[in-house]
Parts: sequence; structure tokens; C-alpha cells
Amino acid sequence: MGHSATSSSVVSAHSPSVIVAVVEGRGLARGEIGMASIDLKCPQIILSQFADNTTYTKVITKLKILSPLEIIMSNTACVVGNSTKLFTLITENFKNVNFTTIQRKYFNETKGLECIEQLCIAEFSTVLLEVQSKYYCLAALAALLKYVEFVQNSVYAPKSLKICFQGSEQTAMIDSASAQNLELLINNQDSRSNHTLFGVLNYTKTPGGSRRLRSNILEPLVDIETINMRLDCVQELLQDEELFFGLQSVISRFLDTEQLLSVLVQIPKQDTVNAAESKITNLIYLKHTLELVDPLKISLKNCTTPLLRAYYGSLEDMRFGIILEKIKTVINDDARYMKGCLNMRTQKCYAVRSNINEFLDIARRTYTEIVDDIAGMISQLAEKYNLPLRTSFSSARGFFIQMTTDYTALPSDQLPSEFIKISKVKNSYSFTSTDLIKMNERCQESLREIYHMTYMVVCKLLSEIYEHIHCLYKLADTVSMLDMLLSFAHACTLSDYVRPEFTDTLAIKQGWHPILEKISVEKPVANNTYITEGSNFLIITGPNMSGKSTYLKQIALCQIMAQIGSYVPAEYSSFRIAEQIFTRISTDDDIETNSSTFMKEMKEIAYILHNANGKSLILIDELGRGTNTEEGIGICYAVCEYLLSLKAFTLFATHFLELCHIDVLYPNVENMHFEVEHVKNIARNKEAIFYTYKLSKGLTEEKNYGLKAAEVSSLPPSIVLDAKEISTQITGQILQNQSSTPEMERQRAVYHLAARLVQTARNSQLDPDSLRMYLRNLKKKYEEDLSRVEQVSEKTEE
Ligand SMILES: *[C@@H]1O[C@H](CO)[C@@H](O)[C@H](O)[C@H]1NC(C)=O
Ligand SMILES: *[C@@H]1O[C@H](CO)[C@@H](O)[C@H](O)[C@H]1NC(C)=O
Ligand SMILES: *[C@@H]1O[C@H](CO)[C@@H](O)[C@H](O)[C@H]1NC(C)=O
Ligand SMILES: *[C@@H]1O[C@H](CO)[C@@H](O)[C@H](O)[C@H]1NC(C)=O
Ligand SMILES: *[C@@H]1O[C@H](CO)[C@@H](O)[C@H](O)[C@H]1NC(C)=O
Ligand SMILES: *[C@@H]1O[C@H](CO)[C@@H](O)[C@H](O)[C@H]1NC(C)=O
Ligand SMILES: *[C@@H]1O[C@H](CO)[C@@H](O)[C@H](O)[C@H]1NC(C)=O
Ligand SMILES: *[C@@H]1O[C@H](CO)[C@@H](O)[C@H](O)[C@H]1NC(C)=O
Ligand SMILES: *[C@@H]1O[C@H](CO)[C@@H](O)[C@H](O)[C@H]1NC(C)=O
Ligand SMILES: *[C@@H]1O[C@H](CO)[C@@H](O)[C@H](O)[C@H]1NC(C)=O
Ligand SMILES: CC(=O)N[C@H]1CO[C@H](CO)[C@@H](O)[C@@H]1O
Repeated sequence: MGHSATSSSVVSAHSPSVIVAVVEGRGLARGEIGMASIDLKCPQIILSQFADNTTYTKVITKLKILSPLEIIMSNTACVVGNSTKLFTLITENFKNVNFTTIQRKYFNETKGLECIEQLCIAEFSTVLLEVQSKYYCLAALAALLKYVEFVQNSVYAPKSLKICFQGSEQTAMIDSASAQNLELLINNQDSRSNHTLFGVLNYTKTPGGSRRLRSNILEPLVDIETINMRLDCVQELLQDEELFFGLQSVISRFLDTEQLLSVLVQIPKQDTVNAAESKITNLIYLKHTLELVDPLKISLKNCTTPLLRAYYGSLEDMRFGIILEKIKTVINDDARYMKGCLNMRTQKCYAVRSNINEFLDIARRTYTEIVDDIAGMISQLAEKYNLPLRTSFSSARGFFIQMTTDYTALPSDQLPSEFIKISKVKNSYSFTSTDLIKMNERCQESLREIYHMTYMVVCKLLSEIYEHIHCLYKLADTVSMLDMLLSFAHACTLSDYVRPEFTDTLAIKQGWHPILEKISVEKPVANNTYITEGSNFLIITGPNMSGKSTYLKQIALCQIMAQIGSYVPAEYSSFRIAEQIFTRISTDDDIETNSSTFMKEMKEIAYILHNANGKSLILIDELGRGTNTEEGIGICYAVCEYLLSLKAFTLFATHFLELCHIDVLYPNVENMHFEVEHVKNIARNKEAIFYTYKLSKGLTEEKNYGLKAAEVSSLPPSIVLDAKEISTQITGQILQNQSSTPEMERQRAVYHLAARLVQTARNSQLDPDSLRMYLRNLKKKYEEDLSRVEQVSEKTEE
């Protein structure tokens, strides 16, 4: 079975900037995967190494989450006509990603280890211990750095990179098909729409915060303590308006700190004018960023929750002050980040203080004179021709002349012949003159001189501050995290979300669908969910359109929101941490049944069966639509039986009513249905169906709807054979024995009592009195269940 990717990969809402190198072990180590990735916008290298089997789902999932710009593999993986399976799968799954092969010799693990020793910042050097014997990720790292140096034409400064190793266990796994089904990042109808989970939660103000939110949504946390620390912050932000608004206004002034860091730690191989210019710009950005540290500290001063205090503490790092002081010795106090290219050009030109370099001061005077001359010349021309001429500037053309047509009806061929390169945009003419072109050239020349001299000063400065620059990693982390937490709080103020709790029960009271809320005019119908270890398998029935899919998606979205530290759209909510979230959700066109739909279904379900465990949340909607009724029931039954053997929380929505009777055999099954009301339309003497979107316990009374859904079609016999057998056997039996025996009912009651007791004992936060009360109720409920069973059994015996 291949991977469950349904169509396009999860495309990032941001332009991709990650380069990944992937290498697979050979011979006995086949299946051992090494990966190294770097985000060009954030100088952090992530290494990972793990065992994957022939389906390579882990690699593909990891790659989809990274959403790379480019993938690098060894040339030995793709010999024409004899490529490795991994290579074939990657190229199939990432059709739009640039693919590069480089020689196997560059995948050199010794070199990889050397790279870490050379480039990794001391604070993160424990990574060496972690990866010492992980040859494949080291090999991938060596190849990656070689390639990046080649395309960027620059090398990384020594001890400047953050390198870390990431196992695959610390976050919950959401496969890419599920991410797509749930519309986590991309809306399935309109890829540009922000009606996605990301869109609902994104009120971030910085690119770093936005990136962080995205990666959190795809890989939620699994550690309850960490999640609760985030929730504490969100709660404080919600309770303290001054903190919220103060922090938000500071955070929104930050530029892309990670990207800044990324360019600061690269040393260009050649000194070009462009390289010089961008270094100067970056130094101004650095000054701007460092100047925000104090305001950020002030706004966090009164906060109380541990995580916010920790971030406050991280800002007390002396190095911020040290760097800023050093910068201020050579850079003008008022050199700052400004919008507009001419403004920024002026800032760059005058960034370095005067009296530091005599020749620089002379060059600047020359530059100023030329700029003045240009302005003078243009006003003379305006006088001479009596035209409303203006001096304009663009980075492409330099200085040029602009004139609006509002004041003059002159057609362009009647402009004075002195004016050349005339163009018209909307209601204004742009042109230049031979003299102006010459002056522009002189201007550029003096600017080049200025930039060059400034660059020399800046390089000297940078070499002095390099050793301290790593504090910016911490700052970037602080800013992006605060931005994301603010964003959660912001989303919460707009909709009435509630803080989730973490227990061993999934309980949502009056929860609603966060995305639907944004789309529909009325608030979506809220509903409850309750899954425990004792009844961990919910079968949900109801006709199509009654809201089954929406309900399932709502649960998954709430679970994800809770696990990233956000509040949740409900009145009350409690979650069991899910280590994986799987969905198999049919789309509307699945109703047109044919074998390709069926194959897709089977692939997705096989993926779930292979990878699910007791800590999974599994949502399955309308399985077996792609085939006829008997086969569909058979498949569903087989899948249910397997999933029932796990402790996973499963919600299984189906139109096969036959499946509901599985609860007779398994006490941990709970049946729910969406209510439908029939409304007599007297005028037409017809019945109309009215959907209430209400979920109720028990079976639906609607009998015949669903069966039309599946039509016979040609099917791969091998897959169907098993299912068919089960289908005839089980459905026959089940349908015969629709009513369960009293003995079963009794067992069921005992089972439920036991399950509740275990749960209470393990998870009780009640005080003794409440606990006593709770247990008394439990006992009463059990006695009721039992006496009901007794009555039934007496009746049968009569
Ligand atoms: C893949 O590996 C997992 C264990 O890591 C195993 O349970 C599963 O059966 C394997 N799948 C295949 C198709 O080999
Ligand atoms: C294809 O690759 C495998 C291993 O990578 C090798 O053993 C085999 O000889 C190759 N076959 C051809 C025709 O090159
Ligand atoms: C990726 O490939 C496209 C076309 O194949 C090319 O235009 C683009 O520049 C490439 N990007 C990189 C980063 O190489
Ligand atoms: C790997 O790199 C090390 C050190 O850079 C070098 O000595 C060795 O020859 C390289 N190995 C290969 C196979 O290129
Ligand atoms: C989503 O897009 C709409 C318009 O397309 C805009 O009005 C709205 O503010 C956006 N929402 C968010 C959270 O960005
Ligand atoms: C996130 O929302 C902010 C506005 O709050 C917007 O500027 C930014 O573009 C959004 N990010 C993405 C990736 O849509
Ligand atoms: C912090 O608390 C002090 C005293 O309660 C108050 O004066 C100050 O305005 C607060 N600062 C912020 C940023 O909330
Ligand atoms: C099967 O249905 C899908 C849509 O559900 C369609 O794209 C595909 O072309 C159909 N295939 C055949 C063989 O009819
Ligand atoms: C489900 O709804 C579609 C239209 O939304 C309808 O064509 C189809 O017949 C319905 N199927 C069942 C089984 O009700
Ligand atoms: C169905 O009932 C028959 C007796 O009527 C019994 O032998 C059989 O075990 C029952 N099957 C199930 C699945 O309960
Ligand atoms: C089972 C359940 O909680 N059903 C609820 C679904 O939502 C409607 C409307 O809010 C409620 O009336 C139902 O009780």
C-alpha cells in the first residue's frame, strides 16, 4: 500500500524556504533514514534519523510538514531505470518541489560531524552527543551545507548556527491526508481562503509568529505540562488587558528576526556592492530589533505566569545591551528602519557616524551636492518650460522627473525634446534627460563609494559582535512564541472559547466547529462529545447532510487546538492527549462511486490500521461507500473489529445501520445518531426531511437512507474476498440476533461500572465528600441498569 496522500501536498501559506537533504541507508540499513533541513529564513538546522519501513510514511509526512523549497538526494538513489523506492515516492509526492541530486561522496558523515563542531553555537553543542553515531543524518548534514554554500555563494560564520536533533516522538502526528481533510492550512474549496484552522487562529503580527503557528498546527504538542504552561499564559493575557495590548503593540513592531539572524551569520564569498548594501541594511534592522528589547521587557514586567516570567528573564541577557552599545559607537542614533526605498537609501548612506572615516565624510558631501544639483536642475527645467515637474526616485531608475497630466493637456509627443524615455502611467508622465542620466551615474558612483566605506566599518563592527549574536536566537524564539500566544488570546476574545483540561476522557460540552463559525451567519449548532476508556468507540449514524462529517471534524479541530495551547470553542472541554490523529473523511464527490474512489478509501484505511495505537484519535466517516452494500458492511465490520481491539478513541460515522449492532458484542461501543424529523408537506401531500443537526444517543429510526449510496462496481477481488466472507457471516448473524440476551446486558452493566470506577480512582480531583456522592450515584446507576436487565429477563422467561 502506498502512502495515503490524496492529492496535492500540504502547501504552505508562506513561500517555502526550507532545503532538505534526505539519505537512506544501504544494504542492511535500508529503511534507516537520515534527514537534515535548513530554513533559509531562519538559520536553524534540524537533524533527524529514524527507521521507516517500505511504505516510507514517516519520511513523506515529515517532508510534507517541512513543505520544502528543494529536496536533495544522492545521485545513486536515482539511476535512470533503477531508482530506489524512496526516490520514486518522493518525486511522486512532491511534484512541485525542485529536486536536486548531488554526488554520493558529499554525503560524508565524518564531514558532517566536523561541520557541527565548526558551526554550532556552544549553547547547543550538546547535539554532538545526540548525533555522534547517527551516521545518516550527519551525512545528510554534510551534503546540505555543501549545497547551501554553493547556491547561496556564502559560508556560515564559525559557531553561528543552531543545530538540533529532533526525534519523531515529541509531537503528535497528523498525516498529510488528515491535515488536508481537516483544512488545517488550506481550504479545500478555495486555496486562498483563510477559512482554515490556521486562518481562524492567525492574528500573529510577525512572520516568525505566523511560521510558528503553522508548524504547531501541523505538529501539536503531547506534553501536558508544556501545554498547560501555554494555557496559563493565554489566560493571563485574557485577564490583563494592559498586558495584552502593551505586548501586542511592541511585538507588532518586530521585523523578521529569524531572517535577520539568518543573513547576519552568513559571510559572502565575494564582496559585491549588493552584498555590502544588504549588510548595511541588516545592521540597521539589527539596531531596530535590539532597541525593542527594552520596551518588550517593560510590557512583560508585571506578568506572573511561569512561561511569561521565563521569557522576561531571557530578555535580561546582558548581551543585548552589549551589542547595542557597540553598534551605537559607530552607527548614528537615529539610523533606523523606514519604509520606502529612498528613505532606506538615505538611512544607509548616513548610517555610520561622521568623523569615523574622513573619506566617508567627503564622499557623503559629494553625494549630497549631487542630489541638491539634481533638485536644482529639475526646478530650473520646470521654470524654463513652465511645467509642474517633480523629482522622483525609484531603485530601478534612480532619480527621474514626474509630471501629472492634471494641469496640462500636452500629449507626450509635444513635450520638450530635451525629455527622453517618456512613459505614462495612469495620469502621470515619467521621463528623464541626458543631463539627469549623467548626474544619476555620478550619484550612483558616489553612493557605491559610500557603501563600500560603510561596509568596511560595518564588517569590523560585525566581527566584534559575532560572539554575542547568539542571544538573537533566544530573542527570535521569545518574539515568535509571544506572538503566537497573543494570537490565541486574540482569537479567544472574538469567539467565546474555553480553556481545555487534560484528563483521560474526551468530553466536549456544547462544542462547535471553529471554521464553520466564521463562514455561517448563525452560530453553528453546538453539541456534546463523550468518549472514555470504557466506551471508546462511538458509532454515529444519520443520513447524509445531517452533519456527521462536520461533527467529526469539529472534534479533531478542538483536539488540535487544545494540544497547541489554545482555548477551544465549547462551554467545557476535556481531552486525552492524542499521539496521532487519523481521519478518513469522504468528500462530496466520493458519492459517485467507482473503483478509484474505493482504492483511495482502502489506502487511507490501511494506513490508519498500520499506524494506529492506543493513544490515537481516529475519525472515520462513511467507509465502504465506494462499493456495494454487502461488501461495504463487511469492510466496515472488519475495520471496526480491529480498531475495537485498540484503546484508541474512535468515532465511526456510517450509513450502514447493520453496524450499530456491533455494540451487542462489544461493551465499549456507544451508538449515537443525528436526528431527522419528517415534516408532512400538506400542500403536495409529500413528506419532507428536516435536519435538526442534533446528536442523540441510540440508533436512528431512519432505515432506508444510506443503501442507495453504494452501487456495485468492479473491484480488486483480493481485497474484497475477506470482507465478503465476513459480510455474509456477520451481518447474517447480527441481523438475526438483534436483541441481546439478558446475560449480555448484565455483563455490559458490570463492565460500565468497572470502567467508571477505574476512571474515578485514577483521575479523581474531587474532594472526599464529592467523591462519596459520585460513587453513591454510580452505584445507583448500576442498580438501575441491573434491575432493568432483570425485568427484561423475567419477561423473556415468562
Ligand atoms: C511498519 O512498521 C511498523 C512498526 O514500526 C509495523 O507495525 C508495520 O506493520 C509496518 N508496516 C509494513 C507495511 O511493513
Ligand atoms: C539496481 O539497484 C540495485 C541496488 O540498488 C542493484 O543491486 C542492481 O544491480 C541494480 N540493477 C541494475 C540493472 O542496475
Ligand atoms: C525551481 O525550479 C523552477 C523551475 O524548474 C525555477 O524557476 C526556480 O528558480 C527553481 N528554484 C530554485 C530555488 O532553484
Ligand atoms: C569524508 O570527509 C573526511 C574529512 O573531511 C575525509 O577525510 C574523507 O576522505 C571523506 N570520505 C569520503 C568517502 O569522501
Ligand atoms: C479572512 O479574510 C477576510 C477577507 O478575505 C478578512 O476580512 C478577514 O479579516 C480574514 N481573517 C483573518 C483572521 O485574517
Ligand atoms: C496572519 O494574520 C496577519 C494579520 O493578523 C496577516 O498580516 C498575515 O499575513 C497572516 N499570515 C498569513 C500567512 O496569512
Ligand atoms: C505594572 O504595575 C505597576 C504597579 O502596579 C503599574 O504602575 C504599571 O503601570 C504596570 N505596568 C504595566 C506594563 O502593566
Ligand atoms: C472515479 O471517480 C472520480 C471522482 O470521484 C473521478 O475523478 C474518476 O475519473 C472516476 N474514475 C472512473 C474510472 O470512472
Ligand atoms: C446524499 O446526498 C446527495 C446530495 O447531497 C444525494 O444525491 C444522495 O442521493 C444522498 N444519498 C443518500 C444515501 O441519501
Ligand atoms: C445468535 O443467536 C444464536 C441462537 O439464536 C446463537 O447461537 C448465536 O451465538 C448468536 N450469535 C451472536 C453473534 O450473538
Ligand atoms: C447529544 C447532545 O448533546 N445533543 C445536543 C446537540 O445540540 C443540540 C442543540 O444545541 C442540543 O439540543 C442537543 O441536546
